[in-house]
Amino acid sequence: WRRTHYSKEVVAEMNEQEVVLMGWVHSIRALGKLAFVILRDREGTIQLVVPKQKVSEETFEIAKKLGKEDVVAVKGKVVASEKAPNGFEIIPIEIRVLTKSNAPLPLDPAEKVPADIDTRLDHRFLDIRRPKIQALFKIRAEMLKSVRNTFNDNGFIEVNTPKLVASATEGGTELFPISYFEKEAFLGQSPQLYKQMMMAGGFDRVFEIAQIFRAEEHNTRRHLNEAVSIDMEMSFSDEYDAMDILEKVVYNSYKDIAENRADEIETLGINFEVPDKKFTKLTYSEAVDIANGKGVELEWGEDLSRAAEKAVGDEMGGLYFITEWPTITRPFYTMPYEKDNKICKAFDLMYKELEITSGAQRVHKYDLLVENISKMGMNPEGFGTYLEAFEYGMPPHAGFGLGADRFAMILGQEENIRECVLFPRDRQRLTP
Ligand code: ATP
Ligand code: AMO
Repeated sequence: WRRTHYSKEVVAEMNEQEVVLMGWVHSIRALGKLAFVILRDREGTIQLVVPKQKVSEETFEIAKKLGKEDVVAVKGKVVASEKAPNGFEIIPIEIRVLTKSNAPLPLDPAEKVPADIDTRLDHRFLDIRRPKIQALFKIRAEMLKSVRNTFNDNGFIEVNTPKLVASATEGGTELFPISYFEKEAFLGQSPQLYKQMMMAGGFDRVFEIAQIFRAEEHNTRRHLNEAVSIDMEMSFSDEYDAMDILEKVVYNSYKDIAENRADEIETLGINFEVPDKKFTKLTYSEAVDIANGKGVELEWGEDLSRAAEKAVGDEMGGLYFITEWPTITRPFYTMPYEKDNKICKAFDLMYKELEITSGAQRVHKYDLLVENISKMGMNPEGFGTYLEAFEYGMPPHAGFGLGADRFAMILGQEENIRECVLFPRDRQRLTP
């Protein structure tokens, strides 16, 4: 047998037509001479009606004995019926049980009230059978597809850079050390240095969608130890060019999801609004004023605290940039302003109180870069092959890193980043 239709492709107009459906037994109700079976596949659920006098004895016996989450193939006839929920029902001609499921289930995908998140993540494959979870991951996949399309349409080359690395990029504290034969190595916390080296390589515009690893010690609803970062870098460009591309990437994702994933939005029961094409730009100084105005203590030059992010997020709502950051709050590769080197050409994209992207124009001058690395207490000798790329013709360039998991969280309107990751990694969780 081959599947002829997914559940949602069957309609009343197919009256009398024969179909082959495949999926899981979502629920079963057996009355004396009649059984109702809800079959679930990737696209939804469909009802089989099994009346004893209209099907073979064998089919009726098989139907009666079905258990939750058994995997079945059903050949059946579509019968238009005014009584049925969607105007039709399926009367099976033959039911084949492909695999029996054990009972009781550690987690029932048909359960209206879901288990707590730890139980769900422990049995994630069962959790993912729930239509709501399927919808979230289809929306995430649509976002990734849209992001790739936007980059490709704007002349970006997709690259893959190593995740086994010799040094830190985002400050020395958040690395996972690993043993690499006789040497010490680390899991990559950002493709930062590689994407910049690609600018020296003349690729002009690159992007990468890949895992980043951070030994974040705190356990929050927006940090994971393994995350997916959407990174890009572009030459002969400044931070405003990078923000323009980011607006396109984000806006197109919303638009594509609204157009192609309406069913999933409905399954989630969310109010999904496509934002304006341009996002408000706020300077860091303005953000500090907003926070101070709301009673949050914060000195100019400090990184925004959680309280400050909340205060600014409340005021701004939705998507907005924060620009012109104090140079000391950003990594060594960030370009300071020529007119005032206490501020730099960095930006964050925020959604309410959540940072979803960091980016900047980069330092492309060798001497300034070496000076910055030393100033931040690191040894330039540790950056040998990266620094060499600045000695033989590095163009001015800019880029950003957009957190894919955080972006998925916002798109699906979820509060916990773990909801949007298949198998999340946090301090407590390394399996499944
Ligand atoms: P980045 O990607 O640049 O690290 P982020 O959004 O991950 O940004 P952090 O920089 O880690 O956020 O944190 C932002 C602010 O929130 C910082 O001031 C940090 O000290 C604070 N913060 C982070 N985690 C916690 C926590 N668990 N409890 C309280 N404050 C926290
Ligand atoms: P940054 O460290 O801000 O910048 O990371 C970029 C974006 O990645 C996401 N992110 C995370 N998501 C979940 N869990 C984490 N532990 C985590 N850490 C980061 C966030 C964040 O905004 N090299 C720069 C980018 C650049 O300038 O191009 C960088 O890594 O959404």
